[in-house]
Amino acid sequence: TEYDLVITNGVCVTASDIAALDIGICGEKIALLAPSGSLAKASTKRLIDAEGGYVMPGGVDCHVHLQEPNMFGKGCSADTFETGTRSAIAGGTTTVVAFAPQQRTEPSLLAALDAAHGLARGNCYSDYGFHLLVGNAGEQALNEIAKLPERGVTSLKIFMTYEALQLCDCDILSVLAEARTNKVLTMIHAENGDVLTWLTDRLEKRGFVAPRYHAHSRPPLLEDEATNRAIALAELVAQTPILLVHVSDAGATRRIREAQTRGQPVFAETCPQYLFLTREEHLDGPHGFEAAKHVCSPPPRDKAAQAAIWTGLRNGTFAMLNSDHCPFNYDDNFTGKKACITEEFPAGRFRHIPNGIPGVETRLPLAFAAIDRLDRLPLTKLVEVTSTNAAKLYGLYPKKGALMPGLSDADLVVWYPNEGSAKSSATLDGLTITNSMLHHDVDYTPYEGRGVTNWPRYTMLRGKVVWDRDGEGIVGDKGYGQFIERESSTLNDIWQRVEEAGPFDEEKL
Ligand code: DUC
Ligand code: ZN
Ligand code: ZN
Ligand code: ZN
Repeated sequence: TEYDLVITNGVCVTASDIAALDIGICGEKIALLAPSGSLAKASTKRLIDAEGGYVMPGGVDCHVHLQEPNMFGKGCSADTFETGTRSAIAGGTTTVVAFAPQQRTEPSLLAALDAAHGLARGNCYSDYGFHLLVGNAGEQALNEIAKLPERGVTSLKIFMTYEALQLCDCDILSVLAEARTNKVLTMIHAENGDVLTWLTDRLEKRGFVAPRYHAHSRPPLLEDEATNRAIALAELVAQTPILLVHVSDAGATRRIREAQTRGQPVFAETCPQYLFLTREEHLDGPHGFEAAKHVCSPPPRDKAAQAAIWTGLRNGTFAMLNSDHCPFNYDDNFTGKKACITEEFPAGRFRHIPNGIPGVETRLPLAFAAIDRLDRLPLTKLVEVTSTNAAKLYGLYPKKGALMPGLSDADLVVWYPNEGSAKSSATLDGLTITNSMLHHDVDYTPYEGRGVTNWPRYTMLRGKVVWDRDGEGIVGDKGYGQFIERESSTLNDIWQRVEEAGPFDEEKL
């Protein structure tokens, strides 16, 4: 065989195995896994020596916001499909699933999907898919849910908060019923929007408007209550599978764990901000504006919550660690965080700060820095939560998230051996995260100054090296990234169980 690319002398890591193996790649696919060193002299167009480092399936980040106009009724998020996917590959992520946002004023889901395709096509460095973000659950939208799977879209997201997006419980039920019938996974942003508006009004009346009060306006109980309600509504609609996104707190985690223990198909994701940031790390005083750099929803919680999130990631409560990359520039008076500063409110007004932070590029390096630590993540778990489970849950497996010869795309991340080790709490020289080393189009990172132990040496997408850290950096091409049509979820056979249970029937309640 003549290979296009061979990776020799690496230690392959998947969600289930760790083994020293060489990889032979033909075209866009993994062709062969072979004993270590056995392909070192094979006939190949290119040979990469992994130098004993880890070789993993490329990261799959199924929660990124790119080029969404009018987010939450506010500005446009900072990264385009071009800059966001460029940032993804530089951090070892080869597939992203972004959102196709339907505005409340727009009755059609398919029109929203077409618009997102128009923005992404020809502009991506990584492969990509879409979730439909349902802002208007009217009759047309409900009818169009049936058309999503044939368009390669098998998931949608709904909101229990944000005036511009919040659905009432009856709309949520209608979406769940339609999604269930069509094997579409429903992602839910669970925070009680009415309570948060009420708290925001009260905080404002007392003059507590600076960015740090964002956290006071959405305490954990709002997330706990909405998570519980989402689980109850899904249970009512004949156990419709749901996914709780960006879970931040211990209470919500407990609700999810309990539902899973009962056997209800409830899945959950957490994000780097809940593992690596805390509410206690105030960036400035009570009236400063720096805290706007941590304004995302839900907000980072306290140390106890952070510990509960780590536990949930280790014990499987969270299937995935996705970034929720949703960046807004900091120093931007028009669409960024500072757009809320006025003469009347010189320290800004948290209710008008767009909610979201960047993180698609730092997700894998931050997680990798946790693997050596016994209380954190085993190596196989790292791959499971940053790649494989997302691929299974969102219908990309085993094309993505795996190293199966003949089946899996040759999407890989190669990490050279750590010189520094988290065990000695040392960090590699030059591996302190700074915004200047990142490839997004955002003027800050919430992880500025944080040490990590390693960074992807190479990222490969469908057989092509697209990131070469010690070489020219980004070597992939804009437009090489393809839209990936997704199948229905295969994680835990969820749709098979739904089929066996039969259709939702009110009479059986
Ligand atoms: N929800 C998200 O999914 N991302 C950013 C902010 C939000 O509320
Ligand atoms: Zn209603
Ligand atoms: Zn959300
Ligand atoms: Zn998000």
